Amino acid sequence: MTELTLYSMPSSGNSYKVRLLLALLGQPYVHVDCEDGSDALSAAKSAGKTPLGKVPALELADGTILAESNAILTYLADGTPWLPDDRLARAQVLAWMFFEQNRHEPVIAVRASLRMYASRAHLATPDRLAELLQSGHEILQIMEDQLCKSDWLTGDNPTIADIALYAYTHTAGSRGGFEMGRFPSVTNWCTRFTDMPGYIGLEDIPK
Ligand SMILES: N[C@@H](CCC(=O)N[C@@H](CS)C(=O)NCC(=O)O)C(=O)O
Repeated sequence: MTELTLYSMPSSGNSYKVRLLLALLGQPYVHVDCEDGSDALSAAKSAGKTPLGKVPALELADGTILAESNAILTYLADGTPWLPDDRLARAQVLAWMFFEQNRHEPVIAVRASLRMYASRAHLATPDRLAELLQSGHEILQIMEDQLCKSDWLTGDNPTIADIALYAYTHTAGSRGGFEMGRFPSVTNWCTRFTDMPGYIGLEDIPK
């Protein structure tokens, strides 16, 4: 019996984080496709499947629903090598995950969305795009500085901090228009993901 149901948006990096970890863990689940503006997304909201009003949301076997991508990653990774048990190491993973939500996603993902979605084109003024470009390069430099020192964000092994930040970073050039040539260690880190057994891309949506 499948115990997990994921309400996720195919085009969203926040949803992709969860799909990627489930794939890397080899964990079966039911996928409910909630693309932006779709009837399925409205139905999931009406049925109470999105307690904080957003996807991803993960429904457990007993009907409990977890919201927030990074909280879901933490739940799924517990007891696996993706989340260390050691108190300090775990806090270091969380530090990068808070950085992702507070500083990275609001710049890297937002610039991509302004360039991609017609409904947001009116917000994509030259000033706003320039401001996000500069802030995004500063954010990516923080990652570059760390990834010059270690293969993964918190050391020698990948954790859910890497998954959380990979989701929007790997499309930062193609979708966001950031100059990824300035960040060779970030680019090499992205390549290391694609070599992992079980890796799936953003567009590999479960049937
Ligand atoms: N902080 C949340 C953000 C979730 C979020 O913004 N989800 C968007 C897609 S990326 C969404 O549900 N959009 C549809 C809507 O707002 O109706 C997380 O990490 O899960």
